[in-house]
Amino acid sequence: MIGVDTAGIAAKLGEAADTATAIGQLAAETGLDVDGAYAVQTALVQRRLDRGERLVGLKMGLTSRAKMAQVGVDEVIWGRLTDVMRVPDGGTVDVADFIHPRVEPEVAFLLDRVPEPGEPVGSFADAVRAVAPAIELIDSRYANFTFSLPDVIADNTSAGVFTIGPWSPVPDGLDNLGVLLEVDGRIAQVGSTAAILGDPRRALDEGLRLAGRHGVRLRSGWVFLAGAATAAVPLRPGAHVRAVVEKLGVASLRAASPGAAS
Ligand code: OOG
Ligand code: MG
Repeated sequence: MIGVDTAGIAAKLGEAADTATAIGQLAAETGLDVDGAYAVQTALVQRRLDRGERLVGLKMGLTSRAKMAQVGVDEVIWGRLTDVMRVPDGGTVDVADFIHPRVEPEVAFLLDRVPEPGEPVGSFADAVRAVAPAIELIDSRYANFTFSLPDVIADNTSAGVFTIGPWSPVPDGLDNLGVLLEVDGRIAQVGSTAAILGDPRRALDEGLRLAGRHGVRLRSGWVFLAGAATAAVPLRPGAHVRAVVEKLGVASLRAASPGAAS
């Protein structure tokens, strides 16, 4: 990857997010490959850390067929979450802060004891303290929400904000729980946690493996989003969104109404 302007690409993506302005895809014209794209993501997230944000977790992307089909990319990806991206459960966002926000239902893990590099992955119950229903608001910085694999990786996997519902102890089975995404009381998407790599616990193995390749370690106390079980839906002003996961409960998020003070 000689000659790729990692910092320059990260700056473009960062500006696009800060000003909620779509940009064209960058990977093809700059020759960005997957490793180069993760380097751009690191630089992009570093811009946030430089202004005082803190890393609080990791998110997986495209761990379900529904998501892969929606965006036309069929590789599992991962991105970073910071404290500023977290919106309280039941909180409000302003769609004007985003380009073309979409919401999707997620399952979140609260990490407890994650293996050291080289240490065998222990049991899921050792690594995860609690689980929760969650909502992720994604917002691709690329025009028309259209991107290649390296493009979406560089763009921190479209991460926008996230909301975590109440934490519960890890239930016996996580592999076949019903998932609903409701908008204004109507069902917008229906799925099952089985759609997430067959079992969302596998998303953690993938996250450890894939992030580990780039020298990124998961930390105790971090949040881990396993990836959406269903396609994402556009978030409209005034919408009230609920993600309902069987046995785990509900996470909710509102979009401010047009003209309302937020
Ligand atoms: C990429 C991010 C995917 C998920 O849960 O699958 C993701 C995108 O869809 O823009 O967050
Ligand atoms: Mg997601």
